[in-house]
Amino acid sequence: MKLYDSRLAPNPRRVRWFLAEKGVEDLEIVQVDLMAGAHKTPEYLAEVGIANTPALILDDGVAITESLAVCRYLESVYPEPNLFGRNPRETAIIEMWTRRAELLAAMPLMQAVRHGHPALAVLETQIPEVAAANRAMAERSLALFDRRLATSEWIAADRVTIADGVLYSGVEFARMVRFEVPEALANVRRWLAAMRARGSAKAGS
Ligand SMILES: N[C@@H](CCC(=O)N[C@@H](CS)C(=O)NCC(=O)O)C(=O)O
Repeated sequence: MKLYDSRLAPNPRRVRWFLAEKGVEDLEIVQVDLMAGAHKTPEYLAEVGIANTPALILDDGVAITESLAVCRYLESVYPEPNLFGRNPRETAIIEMWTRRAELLAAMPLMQAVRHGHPALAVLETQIPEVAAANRAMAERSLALFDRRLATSEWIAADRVTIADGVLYSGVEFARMVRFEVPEALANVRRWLAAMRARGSAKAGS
């Protein structure tokens, strides 16, 4: 197996975070320079099928893209610690929060950076209003997570799961545009401090 990774990008970061939580250190990791367009070369496209990272290339050459699909596959290869759920009920609840984390918070935060940080102009025709609207949406959505985290240490279960990793990677990426969790969201701030204290936080940069 081989993982195509891009050091500063948020979706590959999810996978690096996941691997760090699992304590996996023996996976071959190949850096792809998005800013230099390395993901748009004919060779990369022929192997991966889409101009994105991350991508996990299996030993038979099959490419798995989409960070969450990559993590799901890796969960089956490295089952412990469990990050996707141990039974149908838990798995569904983790999936629910993972989708909320991705669609309501991480994705808008990524768009806020993509459209708001000058360095990303090489990848995106930037529209300041898109950055502002996505930033505002993410801030609103974090209130949902704050309510959840008022009664739960972690987002989806009584332990860290993939849902935490998805929200965490998104919030950390948004530091590029100086995004901070509003002070009023004390539970998210407490959770974020706990996430930053974990060994897996080092997988970010
Ligand atoms: N939904 C995909 C998104 C993948 C994605 O957008 N990756 C970004 C890096 S975070 C990328 O490769 N961007 C290249 C580009 O925009 O040209 C996933 O979760 O893996």
